[in-house]
Amino acid sequence: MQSVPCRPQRSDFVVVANRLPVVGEPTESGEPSWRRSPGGLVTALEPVLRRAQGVWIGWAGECDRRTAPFSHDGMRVHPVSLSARELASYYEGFSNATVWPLFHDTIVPPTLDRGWWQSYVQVNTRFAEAAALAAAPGATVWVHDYQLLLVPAMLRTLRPDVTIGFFLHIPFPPEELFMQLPWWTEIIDGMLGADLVGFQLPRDAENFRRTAAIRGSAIDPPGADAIGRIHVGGRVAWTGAFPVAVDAAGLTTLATSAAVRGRARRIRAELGQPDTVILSVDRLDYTKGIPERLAALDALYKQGRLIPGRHATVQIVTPSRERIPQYRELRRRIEIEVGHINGAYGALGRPAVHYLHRSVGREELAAFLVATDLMLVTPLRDGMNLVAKEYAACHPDADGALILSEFAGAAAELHGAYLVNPYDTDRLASTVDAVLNDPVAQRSRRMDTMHRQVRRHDVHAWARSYLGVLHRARAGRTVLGVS
Ligand code: GDG
Repeated sequence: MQSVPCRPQRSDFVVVANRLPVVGEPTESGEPSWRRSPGGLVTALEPVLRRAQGVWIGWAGECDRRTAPFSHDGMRVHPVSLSARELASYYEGFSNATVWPLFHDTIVPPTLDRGWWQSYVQVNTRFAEAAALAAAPGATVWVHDYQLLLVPAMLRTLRPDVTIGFFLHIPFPPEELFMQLPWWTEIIDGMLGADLVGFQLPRDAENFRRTAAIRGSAIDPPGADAIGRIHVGGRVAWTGAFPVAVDAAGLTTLATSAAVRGRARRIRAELGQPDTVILSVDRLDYTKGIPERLAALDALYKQGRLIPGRHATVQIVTPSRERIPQYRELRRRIEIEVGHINGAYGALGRPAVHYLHRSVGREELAAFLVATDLMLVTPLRDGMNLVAKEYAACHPDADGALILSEFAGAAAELHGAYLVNPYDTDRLASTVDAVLNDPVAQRSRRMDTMHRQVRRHDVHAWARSYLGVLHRARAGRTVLGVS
């Protein structure tokens, strides 16, 4: 796809996220060749961005490199640069070794490091300045996720005229966890700079409002419109839940294409034509509950309730945050456990767990989802979990079944899933057994419910609903005369 340099024009719609919607691949000339990232956020925002001739601000993925604004396939991007030191302190440090574990129930202890915090403030300032430059008078700026919690207030100081949205993709923790952070007041103030602070679930929004109240703000609890209002320094920040969704129609089309259906059949053949294919797909992360799931599989193979050859279990683990020690240690644990299960219960050419530590292409992933009879999505904590929704989108014929952690945000919507407590490995094992023995008609009814749900509430509906409320918040601000 063509990428052309563009002048840094101001725009009425600006998205700010840690990463750009494109990834650069090295070429012989030294200039990267850009291609669109496959993520759901890009799919959701691309149509809005194009319509508004918007700009996307983010890091290009390479350190110590300044890249001028450019336009890729009609989408304008403004790269923000990061040094190798900042990558270690702002991104791998404060974002991923402090905020990420703290916001996920402290599954691993968060590291508190003042130097990382200072770097986080510095990089957030850079993003806010880039947004202030890119926004036209009265523009809408939509800031995303836990790497940029301070940007809304910083941007409000620089540009009080713009409408600021913020959306958190991960859980927002209860106040007793959040307040462990020495900089919790700065973070709350940062987020409250937005006109609308959006979360995945009502529970996250509620946690946030309680913490804002402790910080001293007056709170109007959600009314009939499910939106809460926080009074902060003469203005009002709105809060609400906007569960993120997938491009369900696009996935259904992909999943029913001849190419993907053919590949799904070949995957089953490569697995030795088992009766049942069981699959999990996760980023390698301690929040995803991979060792706990492997413990349940261990028990199932040990007790002969799963039999290699008849049942094929596939675990795809996408490499992630590989320089962070806890992630390296987790990989080691997973690989020891897979080695143990296969050593104990596998046979020649028939491993109990087929383990792939790599990222696969979008079509290949869809083929795996189509080929699967039973999907296991068992995170210990997850803001939403898109893989669960993608699985439902890939099964328009209502075949297949989903076992889903009650600690994934998706559990609030996917009523057809078999819910489990991922910490309870005995129950997880017995649920796998029970699902495999459930009447087909019942499994099919459940799958049909989930497919309809993800088709109805898709990523476009998500973006429309968030931006609709943001504009109402903006209109409210004007009426109050505080804009
Ligand atoms: C955060 C929150 C929230 C994974 N492996 C491959 C691949 N993937 C794709 C999946 C899915 C995405 O990556 C992962 O999204 P999740 O939602 O499952 O998890 P996080 O990365 O932790 O995302 C989460 C999300 O933000 C959105 O708000 O749901 O709770 O933690 O789309 O399909 N894609 C391809 N190859 C792979 O190997 N092509």
